[in-house]
Amino acid sequence: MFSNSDRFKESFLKRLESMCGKGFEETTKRDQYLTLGNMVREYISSKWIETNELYRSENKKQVYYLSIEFLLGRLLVQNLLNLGIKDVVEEGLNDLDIDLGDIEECESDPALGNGGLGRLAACFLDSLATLNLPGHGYGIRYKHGLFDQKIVDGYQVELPEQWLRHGNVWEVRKPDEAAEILFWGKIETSYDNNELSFKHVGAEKVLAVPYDMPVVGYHVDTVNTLRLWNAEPAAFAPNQDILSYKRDTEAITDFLYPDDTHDEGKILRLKQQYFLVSSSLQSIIASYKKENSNIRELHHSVAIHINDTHPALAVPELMRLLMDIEGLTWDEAWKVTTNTLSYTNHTILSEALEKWPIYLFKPLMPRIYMIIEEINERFCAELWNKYPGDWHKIEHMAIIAHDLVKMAHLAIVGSNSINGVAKIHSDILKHREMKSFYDIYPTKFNNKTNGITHRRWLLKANPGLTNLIKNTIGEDFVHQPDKLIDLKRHIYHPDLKEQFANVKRKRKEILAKRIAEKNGILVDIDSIFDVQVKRMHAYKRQLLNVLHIIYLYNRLKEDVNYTIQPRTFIFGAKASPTYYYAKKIIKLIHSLADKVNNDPRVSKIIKVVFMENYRVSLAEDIFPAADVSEQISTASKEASGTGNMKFMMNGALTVGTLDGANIEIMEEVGKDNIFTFGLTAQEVLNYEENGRYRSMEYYHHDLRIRQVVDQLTNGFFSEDEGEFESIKDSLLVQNDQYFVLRDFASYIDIQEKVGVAYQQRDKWLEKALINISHSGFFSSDRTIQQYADDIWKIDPMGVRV
Ligand code: 8GP
Repeated sequence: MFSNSDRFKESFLKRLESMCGKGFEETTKRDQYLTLGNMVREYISSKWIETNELYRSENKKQVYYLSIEFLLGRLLVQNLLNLGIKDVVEEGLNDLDIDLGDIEECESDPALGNGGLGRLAACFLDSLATLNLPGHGYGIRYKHGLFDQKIVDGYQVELPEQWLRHGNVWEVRKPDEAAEILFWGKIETSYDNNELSFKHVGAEKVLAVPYDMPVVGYHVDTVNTLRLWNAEPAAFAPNQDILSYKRDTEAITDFLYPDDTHDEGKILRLKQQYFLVSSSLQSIIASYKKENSNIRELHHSVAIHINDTHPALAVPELMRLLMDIEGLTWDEAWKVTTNTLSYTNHTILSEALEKWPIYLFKPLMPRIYMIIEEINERFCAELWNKYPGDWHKIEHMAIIAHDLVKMAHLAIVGSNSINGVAKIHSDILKHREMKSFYDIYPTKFNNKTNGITHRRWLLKANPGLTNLIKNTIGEDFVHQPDKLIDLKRHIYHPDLKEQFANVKRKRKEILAKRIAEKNGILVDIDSIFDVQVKRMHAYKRQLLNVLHIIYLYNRLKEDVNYTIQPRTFIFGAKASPTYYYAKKIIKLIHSLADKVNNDPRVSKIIKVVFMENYRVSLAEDIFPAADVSEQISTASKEASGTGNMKFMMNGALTVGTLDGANIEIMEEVGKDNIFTFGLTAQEVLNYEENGRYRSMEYYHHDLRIRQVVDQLTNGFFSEDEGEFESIKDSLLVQNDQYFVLRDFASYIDIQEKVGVAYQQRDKWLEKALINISHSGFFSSDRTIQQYADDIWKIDPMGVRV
C-alpha cells in the first residue's frame, strides 16, 4: 500500500471512507490522521511479528530498559521516516491537497516524562531498533502525562494532559499477558520440609495490563517493543468498598509523578515504582521461560537496565520472584539478580536521590521490605569485614539507615554496572558522591556519555539542513552519524555557508511566525535567537540569563549610544507544580518580557519571549531556529544535558559552563567554537566544602550586580514590590546556593563576546558548521553501542521480512 504514491492514495481513500463512514470531502484532519496512523501500524505489524519470532527462535540475549519515563514525542512522521515511506505518503497526500504537517498536528504529543531522563529513554529506543539490537522499553501508560502549561497573567497554570482522549493508534492491548501485583497485607512465614516459605496474605491485588507499542528502526526491518503497563482492578476482596478499590487501583497509572510532598502522594509514587517493576519482571521471566528451562541462567539471556533509581525495586523484586516463585536459594538468586541488573545515575542533586521512609514502605510491600532488610544485613556484614569497627562508614553506606530506604545504594549493591551520563558526572560519582562504593566496587563504575537520535533531531526536525548536508557530503551520515565530520572539509566554502545561513533563516522565520501567533510578539529575524529551553530549576540558572537581560536593558536605557547586536531571548520551561521558586522565575521572565518588549527603543534591540508548554513537538521547531544555546548550569550540577547536543547538531553555538556534556562538546569542537564561562566544577565543589562563598560580597562590590538584584524588589517591575522578594532572598539571604552572582561577571563578558562574534558573520557560520560536523559523536547510536558492548553484552540480530 506504500509502494508508490498512487497505490498509497488509493488505499488511503478507501480506508478513510470505510473507517469514517463518510465521503472524502466530509472527513476531518483527525479522521485523516487516524486513518493514516492505522495504515502505518498495519504496515509495521508484519515486521513486528517477524522481529518477535526471530528473537524467540534465535534465543539470544535481550535487554529490557525499565524507565518510569518515556518522553516519546509524536510518532507518525518519525515512523514514516524510519520506514522509508515518508516521501510516498507526502506525495500522495499532496495530490489530495492534504498537508502532512497539518495531519501531524492532530497527533497528541505523548509526554510520558518530565525532561532529560525520559527523552533519553526515547532516543535509546530509537537507536536500539535502528542498530538491530534486541532491546525493549518497559514503562507506565500514564493516562495523563506531564501537565499542559498555560500562562495566565505571567503565572504557570497546570492543566491535565489528555494524550489518550482520541485513543492511541500505535498501541495494542494485551490482556492475556496481564500480571498481578500485590500491595499491603502481611507475610506468613512457615517452615515445611526444612524449607522456609513466605505467604502473602490479605493483599490488595492490582492487575497490570500491557499495552505494546512498536519501536521502528530506521531503514531496517527491526521493530522492537515499548510495553506500557496500565493499572486495573483485579479481584475484589470480600467486604471491600468496590468503588474506592477501583479508584485507588486506577490512580496508580493516572498521572506521571503525582505530587509527592505529602505522604499520600508518596505512597502513590512508590506504588507506581513497584507496579512497573513487578509487572515488567514477571513478564520478562514468563517470556524467558517459554524458550529456556533453567532460570539459574537468566542472566545469559536477559539484561535488565534500571533507568535512575525509580525502578531500583527490581533488585528485591527479582530476588523475590527467583526465590519465592522459582525456588532458588538466596545465593543462587543473588548471583542471577546482580548479573542481570545494571543501573544509570542521572543526577547528583540530593533532593532527587530517593529515600523512602520505612513507615510507608514496609506496610505497602511487606515481602519486598523483608528482602531489602536481608540484602542490607548481608551488605553491612561484608562492610564490617572490610572496615571492622568503622561504624560511621557502614552507616553511611547502608541501604537502610535512619528509618529510610536508600534507593541509590540498593541499585548499586544489586547491579553489575553503574554508570554516569557524561565524563565529568561519572568522575564525580566515582570520586565524590559514591566514592565509598567505588572503593569497594571499582570495576562496576563506568561512563556512558549521553546521546540523542539524529533521526528525530536532525532528519525529522530539520529536513532543510539534512538536505544541505546530503548535497554536500552524501548520505552516509544518515546511517553513520559520525560521518558528519566530513562536512568539516567544506566549511570554508562560501556556497555552503550561504546555504546554511538560508536554512537557518527559514527556520527562524517559521519560529518567528509561531511566536507572533502565540505570543503576539514580533521578533527580528536578524537578531540572535538566544535560547534556553529545559525544565525550570534553580541549578539550571534561568535566573542568570534573566539578570543578564536586566543588565542589558539598563545599559541600553542609560546610554543611548550603546549598541549591540540585536537579540531575541527565548525561554521555554515547565516548573514542577509544587516548586515555588521555579514558578516565580516563570513569572519573573514574563514581567521582564513586559518591561523590555514594551519599551519603544529597547524593544528594537532586545526582546524576551516565553514559549508556553515546552514539549517535544515545540522543541522540534525551536532547535533548528536557534543561534545560541544557553547551557549555563552551576558547574557539577548538570549530569550531562542533552538539549546542548540537539542545539549543536542544528548549528547553534553553546554558551556554557564547564559542566556535564558541555565539556565534551568543547573537546570536540575546540575552544574557539564554544563560549565557556564561570566556575569550574572543582571550584564549585571547593566552595561547597570550605563554605567561603559570600554572595553579599559580590552584591556589594559589583555595581552592576547590585543594580539588577535591587531591581527585583524596587518597583522596577510593575508587580507588587514583594513579588520577587523570595528570588532576591535566594541570592542574598540564602547565600546564592547556585553561584549566580559569582558567575555573573564572567557571563556578561562572554555574552559580549557572543554579540561581537555574531557580527563576524562568515566566521560565525563556520563555527556553526564546525559544531554540526562534530555532533556525530553525540548520536545516541554511539551511546547505545557502548551500552550494548560494555554493559548489556548484546549483539545485533538481522531481521529480514
Ligand atoms: C537528567 C539530567 O538532569 C540531565 O543532565 C541528563 O542529561 C538527563 O537526565 C539524561 O541523562 N535528569 C533527569 O531528568 C532527572 O533526574 N529526572 C528525575 C526527576 C525525575
